[in-house]
Amino acid sequence: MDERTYTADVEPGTTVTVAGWAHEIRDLGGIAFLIVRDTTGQIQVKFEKDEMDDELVETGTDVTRESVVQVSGKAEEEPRAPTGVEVVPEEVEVIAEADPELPLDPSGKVDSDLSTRLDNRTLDTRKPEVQAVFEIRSAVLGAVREQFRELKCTEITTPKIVATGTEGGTELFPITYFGEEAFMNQSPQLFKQLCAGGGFERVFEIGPIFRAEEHNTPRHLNEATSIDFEGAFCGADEAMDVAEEIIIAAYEAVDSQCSDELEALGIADEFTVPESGFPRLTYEEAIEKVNATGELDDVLVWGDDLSTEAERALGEVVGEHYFITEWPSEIKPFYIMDESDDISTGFDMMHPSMELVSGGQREHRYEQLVEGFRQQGLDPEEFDYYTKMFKYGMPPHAGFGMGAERLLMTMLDLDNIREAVLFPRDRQRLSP
Ligand code: AMO
Repeated sequence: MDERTYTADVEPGTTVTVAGWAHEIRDLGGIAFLIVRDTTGQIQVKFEKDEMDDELVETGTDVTRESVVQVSGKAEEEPRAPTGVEVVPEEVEVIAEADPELPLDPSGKVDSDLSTRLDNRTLDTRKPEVQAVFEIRSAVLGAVREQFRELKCTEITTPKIVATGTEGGTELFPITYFGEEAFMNQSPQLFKQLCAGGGFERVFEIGPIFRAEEHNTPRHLNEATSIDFEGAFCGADEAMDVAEEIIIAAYEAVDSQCSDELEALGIADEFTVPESGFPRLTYEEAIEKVNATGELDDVLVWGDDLSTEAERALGEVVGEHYFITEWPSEIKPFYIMDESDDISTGFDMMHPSMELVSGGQREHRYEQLVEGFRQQGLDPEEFDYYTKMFKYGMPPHAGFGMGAERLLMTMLDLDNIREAVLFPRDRQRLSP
């Protein structure tokens, strides 16, 4: 295997060994072709039956689709071959034979529903357009990390087994921790704040969040990836600037590094990098705009959260990424600082089709923080590990959480968020 050449690197006039999957076998009688596919592309292997050893021809043409094969031979120029090069084999080895009954067709000629695809993800990700999503995901996460570092942030990883929840509205997953009740973390919220105040000042984390969402929807997962930022001596405006920079860096990376993948997804022509200066609407302006569309059955009033329909109606009016600021305090969590009696510093960043980010300035004053817990019906005692640190010099700070899968879903116009996760977890799916 050490001597293996990727199919994309095969040069005419050389002797090569290629290895990959038997993508297709075309038997035309006197001549047959085996198409070998690897991570870089495909190559045609030609069998001229009369001129070749029978056993060699048999091995190469009787192989079942998706078997793993290794072929050694001479590479020759052949304008009629799909890549302009073909291999004339001297040796063919079937390394791992595939069952002739495949649960789905990786060549994409026969469509499968999402559930079959997810049940057989290893076959599914052999399709170029599926693999493209995850190559893009990798580029996005790389660019996000790079941009955070550029912004002088330290990458942190915080516990996923925790004692308390932080995000009201969605249920926790309880687990047993040495005989005690614990939970899977819904958000690194409290930990990233503790780190911002712990001398690092600016931190980020890319990690899993766990939410026992009540319903299966095309935009919710029970295990998602959150891109989190927290900055000391930051206010909500600066946190919004950072969120915007992160989104733009992600799009720019995909634009410059992933042209083949965008092509495979059929969206290369319409892919555009969002322009900076995302509009910032106040909550009040947002609900006025939604009501003005007349598309909702019920008029929105102050204090209402935006439903999926409301987000869509507003997204259509705005037509680009935008922020909603100055949310009512009553619908934002306890850790968000208030700007006035009933208005918070909380913000959301929206893609025209859905919410991508939530954030805000945090309450860093001990007394007000503890009071905030009480107002939301939470017992401050349970959060003592968090609140007590606010007695020892906690600077003002702000941050946000961004859903990585939603970022991909909106960027690539995917119909279902599960398309952006290799092995999604939802109410029906715990394996693979
Ligand atoms: P929030 O709960 O709004 O805020 O989550 C932030 C972002 O994470 C994504 N997200 C999800 N994606 C898929 N499936 C889910 N079940 C799911 N839940 C959330 C969304 C959402 O906008 N602690 C705050 C953030 C902060 O203030 O820093 C929080 O978690 O894209």
